Amino acid sequence: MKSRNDILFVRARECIPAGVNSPVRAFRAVGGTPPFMERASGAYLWDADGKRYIDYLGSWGPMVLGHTHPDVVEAVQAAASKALSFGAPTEAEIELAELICRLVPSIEMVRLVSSGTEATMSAIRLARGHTARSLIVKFEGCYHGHADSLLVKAGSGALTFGNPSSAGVPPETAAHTLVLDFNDTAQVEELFRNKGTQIACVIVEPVAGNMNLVLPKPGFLESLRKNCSQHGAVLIFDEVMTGFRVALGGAQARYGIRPDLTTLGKVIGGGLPVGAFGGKREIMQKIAPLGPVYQAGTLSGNPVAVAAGIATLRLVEEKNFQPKIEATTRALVDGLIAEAKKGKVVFSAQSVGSMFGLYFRASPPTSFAEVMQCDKDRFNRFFHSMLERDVYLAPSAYETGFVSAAHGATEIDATLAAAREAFAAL
Ligand code: KE4
Repeated sequence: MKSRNDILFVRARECIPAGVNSPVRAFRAVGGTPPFMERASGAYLWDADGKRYIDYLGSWGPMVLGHTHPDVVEAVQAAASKALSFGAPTEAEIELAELICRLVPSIEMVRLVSSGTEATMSAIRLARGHTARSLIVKFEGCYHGHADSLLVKAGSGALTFGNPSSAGVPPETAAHTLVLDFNDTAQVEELFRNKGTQIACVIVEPVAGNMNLVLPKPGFLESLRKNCSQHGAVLIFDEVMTGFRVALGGAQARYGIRPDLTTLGKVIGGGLPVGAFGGKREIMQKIAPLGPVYQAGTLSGNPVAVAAGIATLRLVEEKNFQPKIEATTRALVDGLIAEAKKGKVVFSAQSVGSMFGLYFRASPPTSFAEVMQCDKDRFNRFFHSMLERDVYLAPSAYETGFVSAAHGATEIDATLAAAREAFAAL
């Protein structure tokens, strides 16, 4: 008997490439049929077959409060009953901008967009316009959305120009992107010695969350800050994922580094499409119509999306649940490490804020190369064992997991019981 998930997946693939609207959802990294979700509440998801899961994806980060928080749903319903879109300025956009500027002190001025990709694409263009330079620097394994200049992988040597990591990106475009190794401070120092005055910006996930979870080594972020300041390059912290997850003020608050620009997304929309880029007033004033760097968006600052964002950030600020959510995430990680040890499985895990990484490797990786040493096949078997036991992890060995304020001891205990069996089944 075919499940509804199977039936829907066949139907979806007739009219949507691979049946999904974002590649990672197709389960190609882990295999099998992705559950088609129908509803969510708190820490839980229900699929088209009525199966309930404990959710550690949280829509890839936005659902820090848990799903369908009543205050957020109410704010969305109230906004939608007044208008779905204006294409004109609204007071709500000022409120969200003021909230962001208050919670992320390095942001003096901010522009709202509709996705993380738009935020990083706009920030890169702004940095190039501000410096009148073309070269940008990113790090292997860091993902900043799908703008052409960011779909680039390391060239032959880490200090040579990048190569496209997607069809459709012209080599000439990739040539302006340099790709270094995350956490390799020596490479950063050498690059700036050689090309510092040509570099428009460095964009980095201050805590890498798109090659599984990799924490910055002491000195790495400091080296980026020092070199960008010395050579007039713009330091962009891509906090689309880490914002309001790693700490209330983002990774920049946790590690005490003040970037020139910050990109945000996910949590600031509470699940609806909102992104943002902001930072030093001097730089942000180069954005159209104030300055020469063009950027625009029909649905930027959409009133319904902004209402979800305001409600979410207000709760994030007022409830101060960061300590609790960090403790819950820590309990999950410590419990998984203990269960793997009991099962004599080579496994490690770590967390920062409400983000966590699981690795079938003896110790948490500190670089892209070390991430590649993780046992992907074991992760895939573990993933499906957990899914069968009603625990929904990120469907890839190279993604980060997320805990919400709605997760508690009940969910952690159930997850660890499932993990005990899943480790044994490996
Ligand atoms: P979006 O365009 O997907 O809203 O944001 C792009 C982006 C930018 N910067 C960082 C640090 C990000 O993590 C992302 C998107 N994250 C992925 C999760 N690995 C989104 C999931 C997906 O692509 O479906």
